[in-house]
Formats: sequence, C-alpha cells, structure tokens
Amino acid sequence: MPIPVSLIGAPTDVGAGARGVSMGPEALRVAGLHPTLEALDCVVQDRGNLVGPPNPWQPASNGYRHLSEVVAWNTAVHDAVYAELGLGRLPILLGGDHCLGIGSISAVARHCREQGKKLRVLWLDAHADFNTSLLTPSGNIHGMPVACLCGHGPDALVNIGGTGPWISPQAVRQIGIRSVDEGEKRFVHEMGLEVFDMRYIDEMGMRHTMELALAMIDSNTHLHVSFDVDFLDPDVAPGVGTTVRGGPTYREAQLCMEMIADCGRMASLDVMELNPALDVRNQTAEVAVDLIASLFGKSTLMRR
Ligand code: 6HN
Ligand code: MN
Ligand code: MN
Ligand code: MN
Repeated sequence: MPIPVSLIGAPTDVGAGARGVSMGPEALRVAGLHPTLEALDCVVQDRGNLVGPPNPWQPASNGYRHLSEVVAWNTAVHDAVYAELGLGRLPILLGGDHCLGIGSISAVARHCREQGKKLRVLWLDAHADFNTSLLTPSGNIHGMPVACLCGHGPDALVNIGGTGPWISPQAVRQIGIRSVDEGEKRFVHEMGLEVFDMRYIDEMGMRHTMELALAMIDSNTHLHVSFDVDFLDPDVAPGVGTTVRGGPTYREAQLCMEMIADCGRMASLDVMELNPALDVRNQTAEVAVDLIASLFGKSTLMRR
C-alpha cells in the first residue's frame, strides 16, 4: 500500500543560536527528498513552505529569545501538521530549527487525543532540548521544545493549538544525547525522561538501544520521530549549527532508522536543524535524505 506523505517546509531559524537552518527545507528538496520517497512507494505532496515572521536577532528577554516569533511559527506548523493528519497523510516537517517540534508534536498529540491513540515520541538528538527560561544558558527556544511539550514553558507554547501539556515525559525516548546543560540535566532526571545517551549506545549498541526505545509500541500507537540532524556524528553531518563530537556513525544511524521502519508505526516525522550555511556541497542534506529513505523502508537487500 502506498503511503501518502506531505512535505511541509518551515524556513526559519528564530529559535536557534546560529543563522542558516532557515535554508534547511530547500536543501532537503535539492538533495532529492521527493523523488527518493516516491521510489519507496510513497505518494508525495510537497505543500511548499509555511510563512512567518523574520528573525529579528535580538537578545533574550525574560529567558527567551524571539518568543513571539517562535509562537507565530509554531502556530503555523501546528495547523499545517494537524491538517495533514486529518487527511490521513504522514506529515514530514522540514526544519527549520527544533523549536518547531512544539508545533509539530502538539498537532500529533492533538490528533492522537481525538483518535484515542497512544503516542510515542522518539527524539533523535545530541541535545535533550529540555531547558526552561530559568535553566537555559542561551535563551534559544530550540533548546526547550521537549520541556514545553511536557508543560514546562510559557503558556503561549504549552497550550499551542489547544489545552496542553500535550505529552507526558513517559511518552518520550531520547536517543544519541551527549550535550546537556547542568540545570537541564537535573530537570531531565527529576521528570524521569528516558534517555539513551551515547554512553549507553557505546556500551549496549544501537540494536539493543532501539529494541528498548521501540518496546511496547502496538497497533494503536502513533510513532512520531523528531530527527535533529545534529544527532549524527559531525564527521558525517557537519552542516548543523550545534555540532557535538561523538555521535552515531553512518551505520549506527542507518540501523536506528531501519529498526524504526521495521516496527511499521511511524506516522509523522520532523527533520530539523540542517544548516546549509555550514555545510559543504549539501552533503549533510544528502545524508539526511539517505537516512529518511531508510525510515521509509529502504534497506540493502530485503524489502518490507
Ligand atoms: N538543538 N542546550 C543548548 C541550549 O542553548 O539550550 C543547545 C540546544 C540545542 C538545540 O540543537 O535543537
Ligand atoms: Mn491518523
Ligand atoms: Mn534538537
Ligand atoms: Mn540538537
């Protein structure tokens, strides 16, 4: 059965600490995302790019940079993702910085709430993105989306598209984490987030990690994958704003994506933080497209 997929571009960097991820959607298109998915039995509609306010490049105020712009962009993302889910389509959000995970996942959670579905969120990232205005070292809201979705953030973001909090920490599995701020670390433990950090992956391997991260997913579970491209080791993915050494290799990342595909429950996806301004010859976008192909069932020998 072909999978109906919708591409939604969100060309903004209002939540980030470096400019350039606003060019991410176009870089993914140039790297051939649309034809790649079609070759994998998806029926793809590219909805084009959302529009929102420009990046005013201001310092933080009350612990947030660009809060009103971040709210505007996330509102647009929420509405677009929610509409695609209502059409029975699988939305792929092309970021854009990771603050947009708030709009995307709130829409997914709203859809699940209405459909009586369970939600599992896989957060593939070098960072936990669990800061609050009091904990953040930067004020950049791309470091806060998971906390906001769990109810710890400004009302305008916690209640986007309805009455939040949209998820509980128990719905989330974080994979690849290797950079967490001091206060953020305490808050992650306090809230009981399940984190498979790089130390865990080093010791136990990606296969065991993914078996646990995907455990208890059943036919009534909506699996959302939020893929921050800085999840990957900078050797294979230099084109991101916040590189952190020691991430998954190309093969480890492929295995991660292949195991997600095998579970057969992925129903929405974010591809975030790709920064063409820091890339060389669009190689990071190409790697991302390659990994997305694996998420949709491309594998070396076997077909689904
Ligand atoms: N991302 N923890 C740092 C901060 O400023 O809060 C970095 C966040 C990076 C966020 O890559 O999506
Ligand atoms: Mn549905
Ligand atoms: Mn992130
Ligand atoms: Mn990150």
